[in-house]
Amino acid sequence: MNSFLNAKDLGDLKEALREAAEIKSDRFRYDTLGKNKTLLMVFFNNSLRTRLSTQKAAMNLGMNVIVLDVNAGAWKLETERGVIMDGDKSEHLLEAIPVMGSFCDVIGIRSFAGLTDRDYDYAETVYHQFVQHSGKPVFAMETATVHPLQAFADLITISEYASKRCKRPKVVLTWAPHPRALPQAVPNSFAQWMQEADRQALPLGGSKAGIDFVITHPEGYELDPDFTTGATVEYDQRKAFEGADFIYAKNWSCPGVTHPAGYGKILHDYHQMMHWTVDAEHMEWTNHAHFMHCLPVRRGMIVTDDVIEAPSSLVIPEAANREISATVILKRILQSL
Ligand code: SN0
Repeated sequence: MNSFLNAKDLGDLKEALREAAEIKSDRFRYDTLGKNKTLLMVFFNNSLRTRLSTQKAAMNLGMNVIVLDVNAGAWKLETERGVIMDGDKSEHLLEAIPVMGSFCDVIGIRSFAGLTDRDYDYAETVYHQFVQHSGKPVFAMETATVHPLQAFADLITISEYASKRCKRPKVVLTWAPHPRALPQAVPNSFAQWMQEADRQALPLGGSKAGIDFVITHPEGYELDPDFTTGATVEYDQRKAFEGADFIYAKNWSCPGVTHPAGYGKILHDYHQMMHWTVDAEHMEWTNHAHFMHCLPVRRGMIVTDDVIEAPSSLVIPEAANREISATVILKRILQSL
């Protein structure tokens, strides 16, 4: 594996979950695989879980790790071609990338969507520049349109908690309000991974295989069909929640699918959307659902204190599984070097 963006990059998800369980039972099982190999983690944006879990995963595999926060001490980087660099940007990404590649064996990239130019973001321009010019395997640590390490950790978490239930799990991705315009990467990947798990008829619950996957959001927030094809969209949040086993909350800005001019924007004043916040009443509509969120989460906006603190909330085990998903991905990359 020399690139990791999408669910399909992992192939058979049942095998991926088996590897995850193996790593979880002994996370140092492959602790010599990464000897004398260096992971470079490049952050263009903030991170807490990705930074800690990916570094820990590399350490589990015996790798050396270099972390570069581009905005904290590196030269300011130009990313566009054809510009006269007479502003505050001192170095071009097209020189910086091969230089970075010369000091490492594997590169992880965090580079959020700019949320102004949809074509630039959805082409994964920055990620593909790293693939093309670094000469090294590259994986996404949340890029413009995807967050596969998160979605894999979410799938691992659902597989662990669904196994205690005896039916095909109903998983609901719900939009929730937020004061800032956020990327679509997390919901895109979550939808893609849930759909792929269903397509592969992954045995997660009892007798039947796969997932009943439903997305609910206000009109205008339709996700890119490349990530959601086949998913049920239910605009009535209450109907969507009925019978749910897992509620996955996330805010995202307008994906620009049904409202092209709104790409990257908040479509309604959030004060008007607070009825979408997941509170105890919302959770009563479900089948005693588990609450999930990728974190960081804003309490009182996305979810109320009582719901996130309830025993049915999975946000902490879900975050802990980020170490497992990252270990599996790095292990696969190292095995293909
Ligand atoms: C990011 C996002 O993609 O929504 C990262 C999630 C893993 N979240 C934020 O940027 C939250 C920022 C905020 O101010 O709450």
